[in-house]
Amino acid sequence: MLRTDDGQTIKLADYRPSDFLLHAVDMTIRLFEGRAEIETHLALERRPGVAASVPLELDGDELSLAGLTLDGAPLDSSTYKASPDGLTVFSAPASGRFTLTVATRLVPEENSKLMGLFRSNGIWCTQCEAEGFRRITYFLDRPDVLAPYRVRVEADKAAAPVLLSNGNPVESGDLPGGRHFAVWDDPFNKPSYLFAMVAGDLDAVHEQFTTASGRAVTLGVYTEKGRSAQAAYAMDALKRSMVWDERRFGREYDLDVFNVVAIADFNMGAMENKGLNVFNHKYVLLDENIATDSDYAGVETVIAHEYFHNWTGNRITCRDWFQLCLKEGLTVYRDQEFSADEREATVQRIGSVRRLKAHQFPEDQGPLQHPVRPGEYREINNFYTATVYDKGAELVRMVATILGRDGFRKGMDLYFDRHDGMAATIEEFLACFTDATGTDLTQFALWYAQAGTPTLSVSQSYDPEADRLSVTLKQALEPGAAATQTAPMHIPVRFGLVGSNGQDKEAVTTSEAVVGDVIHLREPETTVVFEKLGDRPYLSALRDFSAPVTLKHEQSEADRLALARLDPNLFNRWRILNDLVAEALTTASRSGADATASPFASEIVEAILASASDQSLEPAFRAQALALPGETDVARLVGENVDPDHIHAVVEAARRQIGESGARLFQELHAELASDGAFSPDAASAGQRALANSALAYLVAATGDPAPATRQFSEARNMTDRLSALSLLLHHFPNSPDTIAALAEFYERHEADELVLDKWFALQATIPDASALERVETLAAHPKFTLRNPNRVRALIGTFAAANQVAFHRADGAGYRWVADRLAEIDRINPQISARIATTFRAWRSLEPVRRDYARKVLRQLVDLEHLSKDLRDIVERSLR
Ligand code: B3K
Ligand code: ZN
Repeated sequence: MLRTDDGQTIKLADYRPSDFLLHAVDMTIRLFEGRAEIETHLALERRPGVAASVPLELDGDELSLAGLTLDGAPLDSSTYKASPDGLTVFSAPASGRFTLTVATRLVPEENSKLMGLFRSNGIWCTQCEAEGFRRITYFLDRPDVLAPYRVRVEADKAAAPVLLSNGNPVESGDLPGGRHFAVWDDPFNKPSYLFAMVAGDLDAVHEQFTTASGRAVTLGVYTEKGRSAQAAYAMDALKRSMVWDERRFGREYDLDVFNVVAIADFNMGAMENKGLNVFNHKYVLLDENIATDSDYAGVETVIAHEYFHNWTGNRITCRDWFQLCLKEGLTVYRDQEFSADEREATVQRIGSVRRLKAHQFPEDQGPLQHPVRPGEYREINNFYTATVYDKGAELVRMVATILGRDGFRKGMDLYFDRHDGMAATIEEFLACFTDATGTDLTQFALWYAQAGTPTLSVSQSYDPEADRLSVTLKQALEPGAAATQTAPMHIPVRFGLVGSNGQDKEAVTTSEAVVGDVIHLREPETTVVFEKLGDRPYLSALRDFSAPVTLKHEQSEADRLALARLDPNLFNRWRILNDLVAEALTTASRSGADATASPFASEIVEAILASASDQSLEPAFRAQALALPGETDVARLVGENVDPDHIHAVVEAARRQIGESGARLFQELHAELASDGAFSPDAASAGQRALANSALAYLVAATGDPAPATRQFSEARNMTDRLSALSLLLHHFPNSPDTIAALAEFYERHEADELVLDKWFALQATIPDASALERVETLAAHPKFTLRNPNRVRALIGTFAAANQVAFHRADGAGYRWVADRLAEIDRINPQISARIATTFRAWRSLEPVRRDYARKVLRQLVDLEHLSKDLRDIVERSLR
């Protein structure tokens, strides 16, 4: 039985503005060991037109009221009602401004949900998005209530020499009893979810930045003691982000200081609080001995993302949480563009599309699907999804594709101009592009309301006599997609007509659907005719993945192989090759097929090796050509009756086949690109390491010889090479004495570093052998394991469920049971983390019957538990629907 009575459903259609206006917030936070005292003065006013009988209702969450006055006078207990979940004041004045002073007391040490005010390794810090501020004080805790904040923080000077909040520092000084204070003033109107306070004994690096218009800004990156040297790259990425946003979008920073604080216990990657970003230390701290190249790329991206929120999210925020993609999709788009400019654009785009397909497509095609702008939710924290973020970014990218670079910039300029200081909606965002360029986006707006991945079918025929190419495009939604679509969508399809010389032919057509290199599909079906081609071109469709669709292109294998070799659009070269590879793996993974046979036709292997050996291409691109789709990608493509053991065997066979066919090439590549010791984190160097490590992986898969991996492990001078080698040893030879010694050495070397220990846990969680479950059980009992640190939980349990398909999906259901038992434990500590990891069950319906039944049973048992959080219950119930 599914319980549906738990938690209210919030609906977009029910939105209405708050009954009270908030003019200013003045807070004092007094921190002590074991408690915090919060005093908040709210300058409020009844919204004109709201009846005097309407009470003032403030949100709360696990709060206790320690004092309440209205314009300085204590309130009679009959005039208000306080509970942990809210404070209702019946006697709020009928008109005019008044000050409500609310006192609350908290125990940050006991806050294991890491929402509101909590402590991480002794550091006091806050996390308020989405609804954490109501865990600090009673408040109009909604994103459309904006106010300037003045915050005074008091603490023991030794325990917390650093006292930070939003905005600019205005005053500080000593207090009796070894205590001190600091006052911060944030003049920019902001919603409560952007509030932040940090206090503790922190180290820092500081640098000066001058904005384009000459404003001097002091940048600070704060870390735990002794780690500030590892913040240098983050600081560099921050400065590059600031310059980029000025140049690309004309956006300057607006306060005198910009601070970033890195902490160890954090539910997410980072948080864009105004002037005071708080980060999971995983996205700040690194050097080559502790971090891989993808960690470097991650730090750069997240630093940029949070910084870019200063305009897209903070200066202009969301009217309500349904508009979350307004800030998140847009800011992901902006950080993707930044990375494209800072690194290699095609390789970045390949990475984004891989992520979209690996995370967003399965979400959009399963029980947790929802529109980019959902219409309802029970727990907003469950909507910080790949759909809101990554598909949301794809929608912004489509706007840019439809309008062109200049048109897009004009629309963005108007958006910044028109909505600065406001809480906006998707309609208002789109209207800026229409008003700035005259382009009607009414049909395009459907993308925000429609769940599910549309299918785009493309076919073509060439008439040599008339020298005409007819291209037919059709759109459809999978039958499973929520049936909210009322009309066809506007799908921009970037394309090219590639000649046999590898150059694009001119696209001569009278079709109005074609503008430049984009076909605008607005109907269920459109045919476009191209003329004066000279000879038959290869149709390169959906270049740069110009729309988030499932592409079904009827095209001969010969044409596809030709494009994989000579398409001038490098993204499509990769995509077309990757599709051929994925289709072969999918065919071999369907039940009935032989899982151990070589899955690829020789032409496909040749095409892969040709890309990998092409010296004219970037090494990072060549590494992408070698990277096979993941087992979960193949599972999604198989779609039904999924047997993860079978898929795993197919992917292994594929690796061997490529490894054996390319043995010589891989030997050469590994030798040629092996690092010479000097380390640089730049994209080109990282690309060389990626290609070298990919070559090593194929070598080991083909030969079964651990020697080159063992050698690389002991000689490696950076974490990328060391971890790649260790991963190969663990996956291919988990029980060999050399592997066991390497793993022990790795542990000893890095025992003191939490971030590297996470890698140690995660790597072992991915080993797919028969002892996998036993191994993670043992690791969960390791003294360094704790359910209280989200990174550690994600490293072991999250990785096991998401990245060890064989063991998580064990045919006897033991993997599901183990994860579900852990989820129940985590849920009592930190519901956001349990809910997030529970999404790994979402594809249960596509499994073969035995596993499907076990998974369903485990989910039902979870949902029947008595004290399940709203977060986890929401995910499990929707997964079962
Ligand atoms: N805005 C935060 C995410 C908050 C998640 C709340 N559950 C980080 C980001 O997207 O930049
Ligand atoms: Zn964000």
